[in-house]
Amino acid sequence: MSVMPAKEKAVGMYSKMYEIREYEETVKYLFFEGIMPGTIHQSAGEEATAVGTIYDLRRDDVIFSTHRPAGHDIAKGVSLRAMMCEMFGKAEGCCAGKGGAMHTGDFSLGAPPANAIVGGNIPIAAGAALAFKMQHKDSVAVSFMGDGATNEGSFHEGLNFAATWKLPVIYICENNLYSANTSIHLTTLLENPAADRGSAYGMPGYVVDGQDVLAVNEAMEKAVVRARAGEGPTILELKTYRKYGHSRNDACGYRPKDEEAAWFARDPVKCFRERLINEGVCTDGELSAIEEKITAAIEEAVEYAKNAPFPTLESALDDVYAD
Ligand SMILES: Cc1ncc(C[n+]2csc(CCOP(=O)(O)OP(=O)(O)O)c2C)c(N)n1
Ligand SMILES: [Mg+2]
Repeated sequence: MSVMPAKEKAVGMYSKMYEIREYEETVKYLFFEGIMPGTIHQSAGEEATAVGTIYDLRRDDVIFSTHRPAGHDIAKGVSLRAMMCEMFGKAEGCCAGKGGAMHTGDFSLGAPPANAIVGGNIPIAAGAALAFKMQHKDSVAVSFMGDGATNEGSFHEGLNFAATWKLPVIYICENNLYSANTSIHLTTLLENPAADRGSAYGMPGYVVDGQDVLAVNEAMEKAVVRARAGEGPTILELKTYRKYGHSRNDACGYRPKDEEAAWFARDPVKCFRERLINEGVCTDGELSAIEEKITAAIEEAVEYAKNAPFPTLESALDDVYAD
């Protein structure tokens, strides 16, 4: 059983988890009402993996996220206004409104805009970690991936390089049992593809309950200590589950209803809230007051983004790689 931290940290973690959940529920509503353009890949249901891994990182530690980045970015402190502006294609968005849902982030906070190429950030994070090592910094790089990414060539090349060079990188696999609409049982014979394959390349690989934010946080702390000490990478395989479909209008018809019910009973936000109350850390009223403030901040960010200006036509070719 994971151990409850001091109240300030416990409440801080819960607040971040709630913020992610509310953000994603709001985005879902805005998208399905046709108010928000683009596409969505939601991280609702996976709040414990984002907050458990990122909560204690320093600003100079760098995270590399995926096509499902909102939880990671909010946990790293990216502003709600910048995220919402990006979702609405506005000039004040994370990528000046030119990236959309899969490219939120903020370089100044150690969250470069996310990379939607499945497995793409695995070697990039190794490169960042190599830079830290060469500059004699004790910062760490953190690379997120889904279970599907563990079947990509970049996973194997990146992990082998990171292990061989003892790089300060932590690989986080959010194993949610599906790659888009394909069950993990159709893509690998392994029960723990990330942890087992990481071990094969010579780095410690741990399987952790990804619904328990404190268990994730404890595992992450060990991995970060090891990385900062120059002992090399770790891979954590966090078992979790998406609350909603893969993207856009995916109603998840391919997921067995009893499987969904079992995972939803262990909803990470709901379970951590109950635990905070049951263990006497907070009262229901204290948490409700925090939740109200977060909801108001998200509503404010939505209104701000709706009213913000679009990028100008003249800026269309600014910040693009080739023109
Ligand atoms: C190299 C590559 N192949 C295919 C895609 C299309 N695609 C986007 S997300 C996704 C599924 C990824 O599954 P997983 O790695 O398990 O992450 P999850 O969506 O479950 O978080 C696919 C196939 C892509 N973006 N990049
Ligand atoms: Mg997956």
